[in-house]
Amino acid sequence: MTAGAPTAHRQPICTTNRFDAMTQTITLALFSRSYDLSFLKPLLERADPLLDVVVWPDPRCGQAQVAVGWDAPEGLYERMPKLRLIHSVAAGVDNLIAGQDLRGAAVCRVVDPLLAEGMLQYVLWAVLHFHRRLDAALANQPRRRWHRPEQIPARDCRVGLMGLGEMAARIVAVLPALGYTVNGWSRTPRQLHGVTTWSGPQGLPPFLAATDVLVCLLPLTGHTRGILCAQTFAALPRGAALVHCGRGEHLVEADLAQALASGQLRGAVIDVFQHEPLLEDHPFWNMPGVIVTPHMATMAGFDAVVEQVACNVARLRGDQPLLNRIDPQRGY
Ligand code: NDP
Ligand code: OXD
Repeated sequence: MTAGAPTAHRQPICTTNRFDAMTQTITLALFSRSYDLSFLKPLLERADPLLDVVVWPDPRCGQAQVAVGWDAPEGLYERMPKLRLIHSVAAGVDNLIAGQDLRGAAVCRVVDPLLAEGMLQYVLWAVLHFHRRLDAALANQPRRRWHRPEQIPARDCRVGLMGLGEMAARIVAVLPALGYTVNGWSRTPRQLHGVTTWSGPQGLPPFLAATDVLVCLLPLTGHTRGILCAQTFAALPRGAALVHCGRGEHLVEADLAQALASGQLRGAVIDVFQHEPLLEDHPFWNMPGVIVTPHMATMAGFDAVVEQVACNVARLRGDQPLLNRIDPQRGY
């Protein structure tokens, strides 16, 4: 995109001694309540011929040392007494750990430069939609109304990133280079070149007051559930916009509807929902100012998922530190 922000590419991630690591058979259970992940079985077995991959609800899942998936069935891990590693097939882990007894197993997730690149593309599109007033042009089209909305320079469009982790990594490099004023908010203090940052609950009001397009890139935890609520919207400048790429449970849907109806918010691009797929009769589908996308902001490539799971299985065998491990207490 710019000389200072080269496009993403992958480096080999696994440096484990494969000779030591390849001597022990491991049972790996694939699970998901919402997707059929069985297509990963041959890919994982090819990546690691000593993996015995079983697919939930196969009773052999009870032998699993490793569980890999998305959206875990309730009480899943309690049926796996040998479990040592729970691996997400995605960046988020909330739907693997919430309300579950993890039985001391490590929890890891996918971190991939192409995942961050995809998020950059989605957020850039959504920011342009609001900054360049494409929302106004699209609203006028069915009415055949020719009206040239006011245009402002990128520096006058303040993009506020809630969450400054892996998903924000490319955005904080590219948006300032395109001229945008970029602000960020995180749990702990962060210093990022070209980005003004705030942290913690006390940093939220000033961050919001300095935000025209609010982009949610937070993980879902006990502290972030319901964070996109009336109080948050009221702290934004009137006419601000929302781009929501975190998790559906961050958003209090009725508060968004109210903020849009009152004009406090002028629009929202929403990628994640409390119930996915979004029900056909959900009001968001037809709500003025709302764009719905089907949890597609970015997605881990299957090659990256297989490579990272296989690498962590090898590390588990070799008693090496696991990659991209999360802190279950913190929730991300
Ligand atoms: P990371 O763990 O790398 O980063 C999380 C960021 O959120 C960190 O900056 C962290 O602060 C901040 N944070 C966490 N809790 C709080 C809090 N209470 N207050 C303020 N800031 C907080 O996660 P990723 O960037 O990899 O992913 C974030 C989320 O994005 C995922 O959990 C998932 O929900 C969502 N996602 C959505 C996708 C989609 O397609 N819609 C695709 C991929 C991810 P600190 O830096 O201090 O730790
Ligand atoms: C993820 C997601 O967490 O797709 O990777 O939401």
